[in-house]
Amino acid sequence: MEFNLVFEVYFMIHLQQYLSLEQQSQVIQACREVARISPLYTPKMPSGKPFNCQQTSCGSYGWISDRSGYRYSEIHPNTGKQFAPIPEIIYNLSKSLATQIGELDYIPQTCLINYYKSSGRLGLHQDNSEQNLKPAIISISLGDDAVFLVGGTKRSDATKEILLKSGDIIIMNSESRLLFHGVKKIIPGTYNLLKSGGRLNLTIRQVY
Ligand code: MD6
Ligand code: FE
Repeated sequence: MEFNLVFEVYFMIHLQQYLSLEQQSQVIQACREVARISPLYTPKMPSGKPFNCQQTSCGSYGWISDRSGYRYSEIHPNTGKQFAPIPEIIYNLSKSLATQIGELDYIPQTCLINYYKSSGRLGLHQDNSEQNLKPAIISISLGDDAVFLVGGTKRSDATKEILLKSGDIIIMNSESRLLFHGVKKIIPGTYNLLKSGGRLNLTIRQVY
C-alpha cells in the first residue's frame, strides 16, 4: 500500500501580550483621537447587510465597504473628508514590527480600526483589497478577549481557534498573508482598560 501524505503549514505570527499596559492605553487614546476626526460607523456589506462591528480608518486611505463592494478610498464615507493621519505611536509600532520581520521599506499607508461590542463578530475573510499583496498586515488587539479563527488559503479549509488578548499582535506576511480568518466571538468583561467595554482591533496595511 502506498501513502501520499501532504501537509501544508502556513505560519502566522502571534506575539502574545506584546504591548505593555502603558502602550495599550496610549494606543486606545490615539484611537479616540482618530475617531473624533474620522468617526466610527457601521459599514454595510455589498449585499446590504450591516457589519457586526463598527469601523473607521486613519492614514492616506481607508478601507470601505458598501453596495459597490470592498475598496480603499481617500475619503471617509460619512464626513466626506480625508481620514485622520495615522497616530505616531501606531506608525512607529508598525514600522518597528515590520523591520523585525525584514520588511525594511514597509510603508504604513492605512490603519483600519474595528470596534466590537460584546455581540460583535467578523465573518471568515481574506484581506485582498490591497493592490500590493506582498507587504504584511499587522494587527493589534485591545480590550476584551476574542476567539479568532484562522484557516487556509481556501474558504473551505479547516480553521483553528486562537485566543487573542489585549496587547497581542498578529502578523500575516509572506505565506500567511492570504489566509482566511475571522472573529468568532468576543468574550465580554475580560478586560477593563477600554471603559466602554468591547474590543478594538487595528490592522495596519501598505495598500500600494
Ligand atoms: C480582528 N482582524 O482581529 C480582525 N486581518 O478583529 C483581521 O481581520 C485581520 O487580525 C488581517 C490580518 C490580521 C488580522
Ligand atoms: Fe482581516
